[in-house]
Amino acid sequence: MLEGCVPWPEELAERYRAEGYWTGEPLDQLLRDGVERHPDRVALVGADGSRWTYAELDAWVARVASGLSSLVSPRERVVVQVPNIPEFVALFFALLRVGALPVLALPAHREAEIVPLCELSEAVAYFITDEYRDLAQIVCKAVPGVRQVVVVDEELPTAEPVELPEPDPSDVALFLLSGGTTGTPKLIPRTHNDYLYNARASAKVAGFGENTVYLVALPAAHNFALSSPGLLGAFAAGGTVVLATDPSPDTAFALIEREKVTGTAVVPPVALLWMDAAEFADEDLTSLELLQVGGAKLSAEPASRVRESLGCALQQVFGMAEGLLNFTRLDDPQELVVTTQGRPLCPADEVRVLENGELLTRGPYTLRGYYRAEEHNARSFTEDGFYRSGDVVRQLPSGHLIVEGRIKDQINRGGEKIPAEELENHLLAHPAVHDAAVVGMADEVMGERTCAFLVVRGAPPKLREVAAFLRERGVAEYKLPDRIEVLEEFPLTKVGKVSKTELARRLAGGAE
Ligand code: J2J
Repeated sequence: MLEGCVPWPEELAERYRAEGYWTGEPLDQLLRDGVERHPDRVALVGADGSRWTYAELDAWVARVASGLSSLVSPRERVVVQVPNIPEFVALFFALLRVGALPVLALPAHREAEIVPLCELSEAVAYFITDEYRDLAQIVCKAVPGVRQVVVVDEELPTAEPVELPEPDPSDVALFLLSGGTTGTPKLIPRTHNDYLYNARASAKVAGFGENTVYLVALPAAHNFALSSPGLLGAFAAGGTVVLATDPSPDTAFALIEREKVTGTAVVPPVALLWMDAAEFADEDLTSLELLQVGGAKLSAEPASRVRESLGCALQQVFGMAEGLLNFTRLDDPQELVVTTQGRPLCPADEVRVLENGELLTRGPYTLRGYYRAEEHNARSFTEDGFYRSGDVVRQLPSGHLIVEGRIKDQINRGGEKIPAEELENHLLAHPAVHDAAVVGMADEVMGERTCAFLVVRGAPPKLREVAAFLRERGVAEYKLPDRIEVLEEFPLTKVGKVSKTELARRLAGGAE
């Protein structure tokens, strides 16, 4: 495995191979299978209606791979920040064929996220679209190792297809970003073996087949939309992938009608928005069979309204880019679908629930360590290789999990993850901020919003001014606090640390 990654121990690897979870194929195989089985079926549809059959997509990927092979080498890392456009798909598969390792950034990320990401991964190239040109200039200046910027909607390089060496299926295929809890980004290595299993098995659990038309409504770079089953799972099943530029009801409903979309995945606030909008929408949504909801907890009340509002089945998905995926099953009783976040995807997923409710897990598609993060890994994994998710759950005898909270220092703002420490560090850089503690506050639509408690020097800054300061530092928009509370001093725990429990309690108590 790539230096800086933690491999599975041999006896477990042996078991995962013997039990058929790891097939020893490259991740790209799921596209090749489609080309072999049904070259003329439509594989990919852009928001503008442009479309590619499996054969056409494969030919495009082959030309791009060939074009890229003179720019990047096997095992070199490249940061990819490309929204939901067809080039994302062509680039992703082309990088797999070249053996260069995509680090999948989110479209919302800015300088404060991308620069550390390029540094940590020692990225040699940064793939963007036109809108990120200014950001790319900043990134290249800050990280000289980034020797190449490729604007994919303008100049995705292509060349006559050439033979490329096959990657080792037990090695890293791509890096996902962790939601994070600390001040620095964490990279999740995903191998060909584990991610291929992830996509194929998820496709089965979601009932995907050749007639599936999957709408990519969330960013394609996110694990949920990429591989749970996401676009990779839809390809694996021989279906059609339709790209939406955003998840708004206007955009999504029009595409659902036009392409007769059968399934998609959204976060809870988007599900709420869709259910409200569906009441008045003119579009025909009757093709929709399955709505997956995950990324944050969907409450039972809206969960129970999905079928009636949108005319489709609900599948709750409790996943993590680190690995473990839980799904409610299509044949689960409605009670479980509405009130639980599903059960593990794989029979070999091992789930341990500690006394305080913390969920630990290991399995054939759950990481054994973050990339180049030895110290952090010592805290995030048990001796025997279980990943400490930081989520607090209850497990039913059926295996289904109910997410009840978390012990990790992270805010989950409608599915978007904000590492508290990272935001606190940015706030501490403000001249008027003496101390900062970031806490989630309950919100009906978003699940949580972000409150920054501050101890200040001099005149307390206004929310708008703090937001402007953070934007200036290049912090992604979704990480900006929704509210600021100035305190004389922070409440402390018995051991003298800032008591976030007490701060959260004060918020719940309605302190203004
Ligand atoms: C409560 N909390 C949830 C849920 C994730 C599929 C779906 C989601 C993600 C994802 C993903 C939750 N109820 N249904 O990668 O492939 C919180 C937990 C979890 C964290 C992981 C996928 N679904 N969560 O959200 O890496 O706290 O992955 O540990 O972004 O989101 O975040 P992330």
